[in-house]
Amino acid sequence: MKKITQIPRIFLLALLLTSIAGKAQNPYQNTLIMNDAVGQINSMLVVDVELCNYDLVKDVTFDVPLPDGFTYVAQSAIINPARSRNHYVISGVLTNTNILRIIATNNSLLPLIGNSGIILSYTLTTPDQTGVYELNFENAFATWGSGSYCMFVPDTINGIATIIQNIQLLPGDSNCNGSVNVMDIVITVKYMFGDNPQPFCFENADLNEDGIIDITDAVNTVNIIINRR
Ligand SMILES: [Ca+2]
Ligand SMILES: [Ca+2]
Repeated sequence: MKKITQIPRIFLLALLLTSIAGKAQNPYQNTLIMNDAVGQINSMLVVDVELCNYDLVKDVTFDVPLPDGFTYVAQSAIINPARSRNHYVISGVLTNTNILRIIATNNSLLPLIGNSGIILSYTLTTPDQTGVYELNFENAFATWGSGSYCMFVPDTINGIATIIQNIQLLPGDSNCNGSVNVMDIVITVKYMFGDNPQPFCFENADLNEDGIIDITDAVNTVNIIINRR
């Protein structure tokens, strides 16, 4: 019996260490990525926007038509300090529309730091209906350059917001979907690598209740899955 349980353990750990890639993107393009997010009804939902940029990028502007039932939390869009060189965000819903416009810019000629990762996050209030909602980019463009500016249209990868009734407390259920399986190992490992997965239920993931998420919690999640077989 012991031999049988060791095989999936190795498999799951291998999967765990090779599963930290995000949405597919071309490294030679400039791509804006709306990260998927999961939240509860009548609550708040934080949405992360990534930029994978082959070129230097100074400013980024895009619109997001908000799905029915969602509203933008005023001034909630914030730049990721890890990618900011004095950047700041201007944001708001265009008058008499449901279109959120977000502009990340600065008053210098300095580009955003790095070539990948989250550039900003914004917060929406969620509807009272569960469901899967589209978060799509419109009118995205970016600028770069020093002296003379170049404006270009980046590729975009849209995201979805999944709104559920309740986020359950269930040990090992790090992605808060009510069950414990391999995806929870993936999410826990992503969190360990600083990927900020959404949703992430810290209390469910921190299985040894020491206040940090590390390999011990990932292994304990593997054990939960194995031991119930
Ligand atoms: Ca789960
Ligand atoms: Ca822990």
